[in-house]
Amino acid sequence: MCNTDANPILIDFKENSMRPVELRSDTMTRPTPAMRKAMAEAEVGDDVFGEDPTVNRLEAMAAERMGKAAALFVPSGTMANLVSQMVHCGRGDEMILGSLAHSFYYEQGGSAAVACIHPRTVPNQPDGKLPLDELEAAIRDDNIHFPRTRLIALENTHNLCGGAPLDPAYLSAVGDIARRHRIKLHIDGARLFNAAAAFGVEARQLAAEADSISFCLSKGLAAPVGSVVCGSAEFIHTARRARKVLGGGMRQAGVLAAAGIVALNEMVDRLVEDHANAHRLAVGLAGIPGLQLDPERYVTNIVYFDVIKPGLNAADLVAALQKEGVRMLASGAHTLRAVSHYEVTAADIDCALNAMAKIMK
Ligand code: TLP
Repeated sequence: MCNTDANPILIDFKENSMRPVELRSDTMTRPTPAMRKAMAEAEVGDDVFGEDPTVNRLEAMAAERMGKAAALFVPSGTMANLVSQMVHCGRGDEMILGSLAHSFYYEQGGSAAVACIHPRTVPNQPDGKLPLDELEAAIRDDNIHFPRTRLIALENTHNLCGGAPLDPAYLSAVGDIARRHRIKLHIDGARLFNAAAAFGVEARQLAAEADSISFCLSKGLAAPVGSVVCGSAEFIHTARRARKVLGGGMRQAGVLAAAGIVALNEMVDRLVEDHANAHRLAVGLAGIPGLQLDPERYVTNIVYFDVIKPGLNAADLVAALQKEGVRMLASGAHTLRAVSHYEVTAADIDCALNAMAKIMK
């Protein structure tokens, strides 16, 4: 059983004294003591009336961090994407996105089911990009037979592409295409700060081309709940209406926003540690016979690898790891996912690698 020393940031938490090495997702992070204190002390009001001072403060901070005029606090990354899509597209309009986009893959087809938006996919390359020529070719001409293309949606970092970050030059090339065709660009930046850390740039540099950009507070930044969508004042005005019709108008949401403010102030600069830990894991896994991955591919906090030992599948391996106190996700018949975050230390990574080596022997 892995039982490494508690991360100092969590030392106050009793439940943390005997903890598994939790690598299933960075969504597993629990609020830090500073967040819990800020939540308890948050000044609140009715946010549907625009009167929650803590939500207003978080939204102003988020807009500033993204270099946009305004921002909107929403309950989840899924709602952030859907709200943005609803603002940019009307009924029957088309959105172009990657074949492996979270919005296409993991959001129940909400864009179609709820917002009546027609999704058109372009194959994602392993680095998370959509080839520029294919992207541009997918934009429809004005023809009575076609839906109208209104939106390109990118994902940065790209979850199913191993946390691949999209660089400023690529984003600027996509921005050019969108402008030339007078369509909008939305970026699902659930892990945008991971991308910024990977390139050593400010998040706003990765947001510059986007008409709307969302980021999650509840993944690597460790807040318990929430995402923020950022864009122009006009975009946010309409996004606020979309959030309300989706049932996302929260009242004294300042108790949640307070944790988000701590997340932005205290949890962004440390993401490089998660990247170092994920890399340490990837390199270690690559050295274990029966596992297959290219460790150099993983530059943020998400690692995927295949189990190629005959007779062993991902579900069996996950079950065996669980018995050793290590939690990973089976994301395919022979593929596993491991995600680092602030509750995972370098010692935890070594513990996970030891458990894996023992099982694979
Ligand atoms: N991703 C979750 C699962 O849904 C797969 C995870 O564990 O990685 N965009 C991206 C890129 C995401 O990875 C996620 C969540 C979302 C949006 C949705 O965020 P939430 O869960 O807050 O709705």
